[in-house]
Amino acid sequence: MPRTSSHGHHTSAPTGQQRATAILVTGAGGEMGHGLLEALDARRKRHAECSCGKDHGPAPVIVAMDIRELAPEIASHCDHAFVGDICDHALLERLLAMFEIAEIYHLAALLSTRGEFAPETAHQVNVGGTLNLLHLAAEQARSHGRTVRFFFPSSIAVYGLPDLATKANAGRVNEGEWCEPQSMYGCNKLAGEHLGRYYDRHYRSLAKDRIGHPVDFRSIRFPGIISSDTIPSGGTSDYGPEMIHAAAAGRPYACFVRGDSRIPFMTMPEAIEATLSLMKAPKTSLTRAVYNISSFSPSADDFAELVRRAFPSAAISFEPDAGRQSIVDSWPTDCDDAAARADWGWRPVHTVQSAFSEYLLPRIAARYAPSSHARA
Ligand code: AKB
Repeated sequence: MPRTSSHGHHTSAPTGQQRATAILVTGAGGEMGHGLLEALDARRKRHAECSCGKDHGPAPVIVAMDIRELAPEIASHCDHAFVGDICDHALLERLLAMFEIAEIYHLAALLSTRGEFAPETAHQVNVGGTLNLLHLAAEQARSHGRTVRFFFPSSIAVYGLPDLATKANAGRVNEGEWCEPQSMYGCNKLAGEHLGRYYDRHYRSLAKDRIGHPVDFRSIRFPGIISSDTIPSGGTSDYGPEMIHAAAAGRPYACFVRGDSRIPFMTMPEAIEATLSLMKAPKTSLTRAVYNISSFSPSADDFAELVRRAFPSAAISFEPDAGRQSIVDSWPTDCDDAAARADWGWRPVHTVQSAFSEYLLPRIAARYAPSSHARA
């Protein structure tokens, strides 16, 4: 269990002593935080057990932050867990005083559907929070003299195709095309990318006491992510994972987009692996700050067919919601991931068929047993 589990009120790492080197994960209680904390903890254990004979030094402590208390199974993967808001400057200052932060995974965000109901709040959390974390990273770099590596999960939501004909003609979009987002979340993610690039390359460019390159900013534009362990909430790509989990749990599902809607998806393990690969790539091999990655692009009908094949009694209907449909229609069908392949060796693991047969179905069936009746 974490040594600190606080609402930002008490501290356990004594100040005045040497600060422990730390990895900070914000939004740790979310879908991606779940998978990432597990992977970081596993990496740390491998590091501790390594018998290569080299002195790797002490592994960094893992510090998690979320607006809600972490579930015990997530908290078990970190050393310190803080319940707090990324907009709370006092809490961020306290982290600065307590830890020597070497890496930040800034996952906290309000997703695209939730953001449309409260756009100004989404902006405050998604852009204001990102700015606070980038500032924290830059101040950390100033205090310990080393560049802080910063991971920012961006999204296909930064793209905005104006209509279906343009979407069909655009095909696989590259990082520079069609960056005119429709949703507030997309605007916020694009702003986060620009801010990250600024802190990496130009932070306080005119200040006499500026330190060069305080933040090493790296970002991936993720597609919809499907996890066998968690169900997303607040996103617009949620129909894919919702359909699968509903069928496994024996619940009917009304899909909120048309059957011919097509956007890119990937599995959670692919997303986590991509994150760790990009973060460990040598800076000299990176030609950009922000990368597309791509795995598979099923239509909602393709999803439904695979789900029905696995769960023959699945009750799936289509009841498109005009607003959410229009957001999905503005996202590309696929992304050009050539730069990620060339620079840091990105390769997708799954096709949509193997994502179902090798990852989703075996794990989901176990999760929902005995109510599930998945066909092997
Ligand atoms: C959302 O639907 O908002 C997210 C995303 C595509 O970034 N899953």
